[in-house]
Amino acid sequence: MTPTITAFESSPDRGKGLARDMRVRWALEEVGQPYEVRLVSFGAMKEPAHLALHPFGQIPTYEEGDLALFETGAIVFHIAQHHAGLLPDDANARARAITWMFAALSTMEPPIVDRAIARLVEGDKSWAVERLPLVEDRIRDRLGQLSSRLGDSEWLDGDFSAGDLMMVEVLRRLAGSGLVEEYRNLDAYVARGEARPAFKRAFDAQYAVFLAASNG
Ligand code: GTB
Repeated sequence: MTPTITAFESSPDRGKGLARDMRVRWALEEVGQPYEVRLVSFGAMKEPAHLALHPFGQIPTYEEGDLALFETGAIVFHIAQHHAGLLPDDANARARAITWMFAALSTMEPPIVDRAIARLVEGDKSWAVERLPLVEDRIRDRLGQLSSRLGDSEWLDGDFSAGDLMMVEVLRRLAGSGLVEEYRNLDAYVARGEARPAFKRAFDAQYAVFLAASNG
């Protein structure tokens, strides 16, 4: 059964692959599972048909037969559980890889999202100039800790896993901030993720949506 995911009809990132459909596309490419994409407008995301799939009116969603999922953590985990290639067979190694998925989403991503909110939503507030450095220092704390743990390793725990996929995706949200570049090994880690053929296929697929929209 070919799954269908949803993605922005017109992503605000203009083809940079920073929206969260990218992590689902990447996971599907890693395991070699073809997929279809239904593009949705910001308006359509808040309509009953989409809200039935995603209670918060967001992308991405994932439909496969009579299964409908939302939340990228759950979607990538589902893909990783049902296909070889994203989680180790050994039970303990698998549990550790899943732990890294949660760490990416629950520990690393919140301050990174805070930064986006501080810049894009709160940027015109009188206190925004004072708040942004505080938010960025909280990100640095987490990046420093992650950098120490990664050390000179290629991936977070043995072979590339769904934990790395999610962590690289979360760190990519900092593109253009200069923050990841402060940690040489994390910068190289993100570059390693982005060099994977499956990442490139996923990136090109979402970029094609931007190009098609730009060419009218
Ligand atoms: N916790 C959910 C998950 O992991 O699936 C979060 C889903 C989510 O935030 N979806 C966003 C969305 O649908 C798109 S990814 N937003 C529309 C809305 O809430 O109305 C967030 C995102 C958007 C844009 C950029 N960008 O332009 O760089 C990057 C990331």
